Amino acid sequence: MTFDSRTDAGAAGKQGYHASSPELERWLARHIKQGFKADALVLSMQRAGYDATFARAMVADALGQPHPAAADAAGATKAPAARARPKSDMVGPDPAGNAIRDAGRDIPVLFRIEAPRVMLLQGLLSEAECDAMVALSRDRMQRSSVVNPATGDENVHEARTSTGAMFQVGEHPLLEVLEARIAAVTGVPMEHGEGFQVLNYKPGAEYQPHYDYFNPKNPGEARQMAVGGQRVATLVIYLNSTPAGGATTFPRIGLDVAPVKGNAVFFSYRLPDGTLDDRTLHGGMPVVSGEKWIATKWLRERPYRVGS
Ligand code: PD2
Ligand code: ZN
Repeated sequence: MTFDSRTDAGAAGKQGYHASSPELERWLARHIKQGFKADALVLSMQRAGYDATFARAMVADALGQPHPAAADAAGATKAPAARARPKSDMVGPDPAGNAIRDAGRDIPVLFRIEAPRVMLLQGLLSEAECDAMVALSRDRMQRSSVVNPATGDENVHEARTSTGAMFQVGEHPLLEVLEARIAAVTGVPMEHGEGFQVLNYKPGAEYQPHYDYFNPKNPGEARQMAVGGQRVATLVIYLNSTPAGGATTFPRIGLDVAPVKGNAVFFSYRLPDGTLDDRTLHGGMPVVSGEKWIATKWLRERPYRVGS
């Protein structure tokens, strides 16, 4: 574990994505409307794997400003929509110190582990936002399922005994606000996120250790990658504080994260060489007393659109 600050926001450098897309343009327009400034937008794009010069040119275009001279020198003009190259660096928050600055406030980073990449963010959501997420979910909870590796179908399984509610991206104004916050904090564009899944665990309920990424060798899991490609990172947000049990456990590294209302554990699993980090094996331990509410956000390597 390390507590050093990482300053590799520009790591993708000239090796990052150079491709514009309607999703990227919409992402820029929305964030400009929300008041994000050019530097923050460029930084966010770099963290998501875009080439720095290309990002500056795109942001300048979106703001209606002249291109920075460097952009023209590098020939980084808007390219026609094309498939983005796989990102070569790890995704995720990149705190300059012990906190991530978002919309004028600091989100403390309670711990960070570099390998596998895991970090705990304090108070990502306010108490009121947590309560509102639970209230939005209550009347649509259904028994959770797992992906059948052979068929890709969603099956009820004893390994996952929670109930859950699934939401579309931007389905509700609150979800849109939270999705924009997650994009700003993680540096992963909102379009790369799957819809929120809100889960509820009663005493005894659990999610046994598993990987969130798909194994492309299993036909059913390969099917899940047809839209948006591979999952690259997960954010688990705790919507209440569970009195006993219910920790998110990472058994390969001996880490248990206790559910504390508003906190969020982030972990990413694609390594710089493109392989997937099996040290991110994780599970939801059985709740011992009270209950546990979480919201899970899975992030994909490419924009994720259901039905496209
Ligand atoms: O409930 C959890 O803490 C948990 C643990 C592992 C949730 C998930 N995975 C998940 O939703 O993927
Ligand atoms: Zn999981």
